[in-house]
Amino acid sequence: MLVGGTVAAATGLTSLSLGSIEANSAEPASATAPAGGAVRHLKLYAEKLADGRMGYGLEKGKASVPGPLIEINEGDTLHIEFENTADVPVSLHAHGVDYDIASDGTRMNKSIVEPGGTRTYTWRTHAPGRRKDGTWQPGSAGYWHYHDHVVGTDHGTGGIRKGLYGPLIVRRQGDILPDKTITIVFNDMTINNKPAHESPNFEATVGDRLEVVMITHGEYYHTFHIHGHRWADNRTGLLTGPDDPSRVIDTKIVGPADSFGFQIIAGERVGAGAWMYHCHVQSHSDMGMAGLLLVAKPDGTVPGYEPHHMTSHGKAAPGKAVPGSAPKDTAAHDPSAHGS
Ligand SMILES: [Cu+2]
Repeated sequence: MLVGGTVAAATGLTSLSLGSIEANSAEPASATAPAGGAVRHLKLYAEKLADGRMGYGLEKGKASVPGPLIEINEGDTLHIEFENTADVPVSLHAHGVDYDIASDGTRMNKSIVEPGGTRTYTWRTHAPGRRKDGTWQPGSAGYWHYHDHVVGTDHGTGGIRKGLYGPLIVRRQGDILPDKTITIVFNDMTINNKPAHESPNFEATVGDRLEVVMITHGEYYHTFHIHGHRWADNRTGLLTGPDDPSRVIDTKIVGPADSFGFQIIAGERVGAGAWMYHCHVQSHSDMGMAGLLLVAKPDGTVPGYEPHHMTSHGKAAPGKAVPGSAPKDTAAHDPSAHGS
């Protein structure tokens, strides 16, 4: 919804080098991330929500849990004008990007925001390169996240527990862009702070390039699992070629403040259906850490799925879905486009 950004135009290049096993050349090439270097601006609010949660939002009254997806390209600088509409101090602390100590978002560095106050946090990013000593400096690209660092305790324990967190994607030039991005956060024993057995469901259509940002917060370790789909355990979740040694997985052990992401082709080789995703620690899934990836056929139907589906304990939960794809040409996306 915001922000002076560049449009991620299709480059016409195929982004995967598959050599002699080149994929069906009749398929259109995927759009890829452009070069970075833009200076972007974003307005972000922290708010209390009616049910005791707290959230970040791009507009007043529109805060969500998780907060909005912030998406930038390596080389970009992002200025975030942050306004705290809550009645307690709140801050914004990011993982993965470069910032001066004044943008740390901690009480220690006096970079928190009192009730009613505003503050501009600045995040910078960079492409990989060599240091003068010849060693390799990694770039900023990755599936990162941001969160409060002051509500409840000076570690933001209360803020994170209440929902003050969100996804941050830094893309590298040439990274394949998804059709749609969803965010799944294991926070204590919840998914996206939803009550037990009311975990969010997500929608896609067979063939969609679906990107998942998976973040963990809270007190526990979990095993993230999704049915029927696999990904590569590397930066993008995509293999770079037939010799990419990355392990291909469908479960990943995650702990507090971990984040990773990957892309899947919805329903590839398995078809439409209500594909479960869940924590694979058995007691955790039994306690409600399970939701659905609803992969529809092109006609919009999901075979075998009834909206009031049965969850793990046989308790009916309403089917909740996510509207259409997030736009690709802004630094931040309306949260309704990637989680509910
Ligand atoms: Cu778990």
